[in-house]
Amino acid sequence: MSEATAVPTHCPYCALQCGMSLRPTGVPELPAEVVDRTDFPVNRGALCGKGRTAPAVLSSRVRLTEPLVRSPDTGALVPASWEEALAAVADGLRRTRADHGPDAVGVFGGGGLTNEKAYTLGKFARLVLGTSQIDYNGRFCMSSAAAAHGRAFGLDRGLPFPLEDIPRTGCVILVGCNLAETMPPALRYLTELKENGGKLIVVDPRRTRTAEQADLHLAPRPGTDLALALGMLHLVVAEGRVDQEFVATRTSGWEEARAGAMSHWPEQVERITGVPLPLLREAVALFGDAATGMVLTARGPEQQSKGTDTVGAWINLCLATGKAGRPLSGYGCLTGQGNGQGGREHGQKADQLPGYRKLDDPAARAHVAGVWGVPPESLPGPGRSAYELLDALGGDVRALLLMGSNPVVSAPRAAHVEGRLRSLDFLAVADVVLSETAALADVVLPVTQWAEETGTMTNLEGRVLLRRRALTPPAGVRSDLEVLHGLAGLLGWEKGFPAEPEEVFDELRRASAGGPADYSGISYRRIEEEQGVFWPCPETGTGTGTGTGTGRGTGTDTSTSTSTSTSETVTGGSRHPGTPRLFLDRFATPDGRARFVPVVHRAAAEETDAEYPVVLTTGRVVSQYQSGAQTRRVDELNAAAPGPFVELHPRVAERLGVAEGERVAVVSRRGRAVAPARITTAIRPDTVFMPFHWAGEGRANTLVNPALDPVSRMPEFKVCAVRLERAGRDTP
Ligand SMILES: Nc1nc2c(c(=O)[nH]1)N[C@H]1C(S)=C(S)[C@@H](COP(=O)(O)OP(=O)(O)OC[C@H]3O[C@@H](n4cnc5c(=O)[nH]c(N)nc54)[C@H](O)[C@@H]3O)O[C@H]1N2
Ligand SMILES: Nc1nc2c(c(=O)[nH]1)N[C@H]1C(S)=C(S)[C@@H](COP(=O)(O)OP(=O)(O)OC[C@H]3O[C@@H](n4cnc5c(=O)[nH]c(N)nc54)[C@H](O)[C@@H]3O)O[C@H]1N2
Ligand code: SF4
Ligand SMILES: [Mo]
Repeated sequence: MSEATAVPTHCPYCALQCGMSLRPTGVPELPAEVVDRTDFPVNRGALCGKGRTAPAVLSSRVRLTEPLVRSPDTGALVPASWEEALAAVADGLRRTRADHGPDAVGVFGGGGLTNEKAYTLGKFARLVLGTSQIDYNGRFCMSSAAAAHGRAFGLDRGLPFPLEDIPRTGCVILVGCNLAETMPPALRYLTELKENGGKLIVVDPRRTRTAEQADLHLAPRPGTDLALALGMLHLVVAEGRVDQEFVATRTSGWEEARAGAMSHWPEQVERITGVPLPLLREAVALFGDAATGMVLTARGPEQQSKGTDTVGAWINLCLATGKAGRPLSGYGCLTGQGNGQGGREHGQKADQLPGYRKLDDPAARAHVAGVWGVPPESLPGPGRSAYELLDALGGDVRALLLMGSNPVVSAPRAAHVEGRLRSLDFLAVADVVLSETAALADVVLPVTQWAEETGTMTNLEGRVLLRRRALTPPAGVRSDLEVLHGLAGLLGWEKGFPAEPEEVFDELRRASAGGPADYSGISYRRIEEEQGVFWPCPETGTGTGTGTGTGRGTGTDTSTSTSTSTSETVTGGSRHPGTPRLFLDRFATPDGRARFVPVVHRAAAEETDAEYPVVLTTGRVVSQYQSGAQTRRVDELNAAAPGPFVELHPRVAERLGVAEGERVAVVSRRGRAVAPARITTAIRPDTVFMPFHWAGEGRANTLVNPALDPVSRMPEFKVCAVRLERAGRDTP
């Protein structure tokens, strides 16, 4: 086939959503090959190994190609027709609802699902199932940053500026983000920053490949970022570096935040964090002296039981130094999953309605109920957060429909979660492969993949992108939208759940109109013409922008502060240009000012003690993705990252008596995991690190503490107390 038949699309994995093109091969074992696509500005053709090898998961050798139903006779999963499988799911959900009420049926979604799927899944839960019990894996991902964004700025979008702004700022503090491994093509923005004379500070307990690029690397003890940020703010005040003008005109709440910071003496901060005071001073000087600056966080500071306050402290630092709400300055969160941003805007989150509306806001309920053609009272209220939902399985939640997550590997206290999943009366999983979680299901529904279906994704910049179907899916698989359409029909909803993505998107536009994440001015065509469109992008020229919906409830949601007034938007033109940069004129709070949040340091939920003397932190390696369900099926990636490991300092290894590659048991109050030692001076001697991509005895999440942040309900993936033991050479 010729080059011309290659279809432009985006990578199936992370939030960078790198542009690539796909050329069909016609061979079921490898139905497409990746072709360079250099026109997409985010990655300009660069791809990491995961993106480059993504077509391997389309192979008929590794994917599911027919529905599976658990045989009552043998207990095994056996092939079934779609009709049988969908009927079994509809029966399972209907029976549970009849016996135990609508809230006994749970739904669990994913941040990798397209906007259309996330929207439909939320609508399906609230209307067809009538349940409040829906949440998704994004709760494990960026919920703390989202909560902090909302508190400080009145609006949550991962980055308030495009990535292309990063090289032109004066100083970047990158906190708990290993970009070189988690978004490799984005490393270019940091390289260009340094070439332009900008400074890079990396905060990470490990000297990662990313930290190696830094002008200054601060390596705090895990779980102490809150103290670190407060210590920096203390020094900013003490050294007279506060931007008084900015604080007076663009913010509120400074005095209390200042008092909070002043109670954290730098010497005390040094003791808590382990970061030497001279380095802390150097960081303050680099950031304070720069005319413009950014703080970017990822999962390191966020996945803590105080993640929301921690991000709040970093935002306070930006606000006090006038590095927010101005060109080339600001706080941003680097979201993680492919649709980590859009997935949190359209209603699969427990407390949320489309357009980033709040489920407990009467005006929001009225608007969305109007678009859906139902009475607002019929919408359930907010439900439980992800871990709390998983923890309730087999208790008052007795059936679960799961789409786009593999919690057996990725949830905290995973052995317990696995037990809860096993205790369900009924479990249905839609997936592209037989993941560890799908393997527990009563019914497994094989779905189409990124390259075989059309849908929109919103990347970490808030840029809404389109993936067009590039390949014909194998016979025997259906799209998630077709699954929900089919189930809705069997459960009595003939209308309202279209399987056609563009039809769903048109409804999503109307449902989001006037909300904080307003997509009403975005169309598939515009996305293609403009290399993506940044939200908010209201429809202009039609008055309310609520389109052709039923109109019920529209116009009542004026209490939601529309974000159009917060940014560099152009009015008067025939169409809204979208909003690459937020907050330049005002923040999205009612008074337009950013809010300082008063925060003080607190310890991790579980501190080290004599029995569990070492800190465990967890994260990622470049060649595996998340629970590994997809990437562990790719030979090239397995060759590069074959299995779990425990990263530990030579002094710790010596004390334990283990050599490189010898097996180490890591024991926490939740359980025990075993993996080979990887010995390096790049990690603090009081800390060990494990990647979480694998199941079985090396599963890091067996150990992780499910302590939740009180605001965001984010589990503490990044800090728990463990002890180490020699586990011997042999594999059992
Ligand atoms: N290769 C690969 N890329 C991915 C993914 C993947 O699974 N694999 N997943 C995607 C997703 S969904 C996400 S959310 C992103 C995540 O992207 P990142 O946040 O970059 O990934 P992590 O490895 O979880 O954590 C980043 C760093 O936090 C550090 N850290 C640990 N504890 C602390 C702490 O207490 N404080 C601070 N400051 N740092 C700490 C770790 O040492 C680690 O280097 O990556 C996305 N990209
Ligand atoms: N210890 C520890 N645990 C962590 C983290 C950590 O840093 N440390 N990070 C957390 C974070 S940030 C995240 S985001 C989670 C992610 O963890 P998971 O939620 O488990 O994410 P994935 O492994 O991406 O799972 C996605 C599943 O959906 C399937 N899938 C992919 N695309 C589709 C689709 O379009 N439709 C359907 N139906 N299925 C699809 C995949 O095959 C896979 O089985 O892990 C969290 N867990
Ligand atoms: S960086 Fe992320 S989006 Fe880009 S190719 Fe790699 S996994 Fe895909
Ligand atoms: Mo994530």
